[in-house]
Amino acid sequence: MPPSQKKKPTAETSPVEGAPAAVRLPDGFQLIPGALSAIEQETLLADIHDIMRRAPLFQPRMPRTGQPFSVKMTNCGPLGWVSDKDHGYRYQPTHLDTGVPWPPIPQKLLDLWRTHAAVEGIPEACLINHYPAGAKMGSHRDQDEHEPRAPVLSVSLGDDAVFHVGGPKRSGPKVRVTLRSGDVCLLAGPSRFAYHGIDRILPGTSNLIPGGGRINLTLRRVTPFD
Ligand SMILES: O=C(O)CCC(=O)C(=O)O
Repeated sequence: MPPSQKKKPTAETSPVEGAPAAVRLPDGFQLIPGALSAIEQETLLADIHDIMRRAPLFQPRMPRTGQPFSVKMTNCGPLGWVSDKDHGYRYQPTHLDTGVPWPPIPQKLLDLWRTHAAVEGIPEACLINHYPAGAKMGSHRDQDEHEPRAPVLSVSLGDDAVFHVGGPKRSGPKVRVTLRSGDVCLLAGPSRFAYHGIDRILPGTSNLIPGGGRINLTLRRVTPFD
């Protein structure tokens, strides 16, 4: 290609054509590819479908504007994260629409937390995000929790997703990684409050979820340990 059309190398491109790009992830961010086997993913998905029957997906909305998110959500655990026009982002012990307490967190997720979270306390909330093809999640920081020592532990199921993670400023540099079904990642230590989000879902990359799409599970500690 003529020099004028040459792409500048970025975190996603390499100066050597065809070579994988070097990616420097933020300090404390961990990606554990293939943390769950195919069987473990199927078993966990069955647990999540059971939770969705008891606590149906709801439509979260932006505070003040009431703009709907492109993902739908539900929760399990003593607390669940919700957002609506009038009361904004918050944790509460009951479903936004039905008023029923959230179902318990499946044992497999508690085991993942014990193995990877490297903290004494247990998670209190598991947010379940459902992404159909075309859904995304804008860059944001998880800051509604009151225990900065606890990581956010995330599990991906279904179609691949392009995830970005940066630093403490929305405008700062970001790196992009593909999260695949069975991957676990952690926003921990210095990356706990890093900006992050989902740029896009790559449809047809997994046959785990009937009809396609992606489910993401994030385990969080909401109240202080002590
Ligand atoms: O879907 C993901 O991998 C990220 C989810 C996320 O950023 C969140 O729930 O705050």
